[in-house]
Amino acid sequence: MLSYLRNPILIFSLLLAIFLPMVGRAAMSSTNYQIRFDSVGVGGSETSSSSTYKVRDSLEFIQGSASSSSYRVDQGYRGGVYDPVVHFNVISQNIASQVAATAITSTSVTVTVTTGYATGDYIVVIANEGLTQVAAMGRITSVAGSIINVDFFRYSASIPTIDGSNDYVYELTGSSVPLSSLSPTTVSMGIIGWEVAADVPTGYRVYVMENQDFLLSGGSNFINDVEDGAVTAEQEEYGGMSSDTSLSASTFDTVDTAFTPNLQQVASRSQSTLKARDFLTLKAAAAVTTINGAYSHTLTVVFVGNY
Ligand SMILES: [Ca+2]
Ligand SMILES: [Ca+2]
Repeated sequence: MLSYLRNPILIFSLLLAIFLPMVGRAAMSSTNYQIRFDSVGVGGSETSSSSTYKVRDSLEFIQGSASSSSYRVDQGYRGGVYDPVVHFNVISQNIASQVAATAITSTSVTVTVTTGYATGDYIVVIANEGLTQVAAMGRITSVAGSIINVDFFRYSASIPTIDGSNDYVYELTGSSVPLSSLSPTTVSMGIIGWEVAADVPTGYRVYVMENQDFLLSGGSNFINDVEDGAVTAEQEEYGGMSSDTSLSASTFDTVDTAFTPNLQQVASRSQSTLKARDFLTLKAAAAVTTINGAYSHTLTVVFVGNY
């Protein structure tokens, strides 16, 4: 008898690691630069304070500083006080937001419908959706007609080739990924993405762990972890692969790798970075002997600065 999984659902928790209390107010930035202060006249652009925050104002052009054991005042143009900052945002593929993609450039993707897509949203472009799909993650800077513009795309080996056939765009907004309608004839795919701004000179690492060793249903039925480096149809396997192709501490960069209850590296950088992105592509397949049910587990994604 042919058995199949109707609605396996993967649930992951989103953990962001560190917010230092004094956040640098970047006036202008991109992936490779940041100008912290761009007010050069008398007075600063930040003029407010309350019980929970403070800002630094430039009051006059008298340069210099004064201090005691309990305070320090920098006069004149602000002295460029170093405010380390870390921001970590984890988001997942929103299946319901699917729209067809018809063309792509290095900073835009053309779609059939833009309803629901807005500036600031994270998206993933998927070419030839399925086992051999190629994905890219971006953040929307504007929507013009049928064109969604992004700041840049993060992808693994190459940007997706979009020809309008089986090519899609999704919002990255959720905290769970439904790997629905598993059957022995297909491999179900899902994307978990994240963005890191880490003002840490020696960089950071991102890890993932699961709350239990398997996708479980009913407490005893489970989907096997992938063990041969490739999730394929008709074999009961589950695992993932990262867009980061240069991992030193795991195989998530080169082959489909099983999740475990231990922390495993899925991304890293070796320098300060803004807007660094990566994503995990989840893959699940069933065998004809797999017991029908709703399977789930929780993945936790962890940022660690190289402090
Ligand atoms: Ca295609
Ligand atoms: Ca496992």
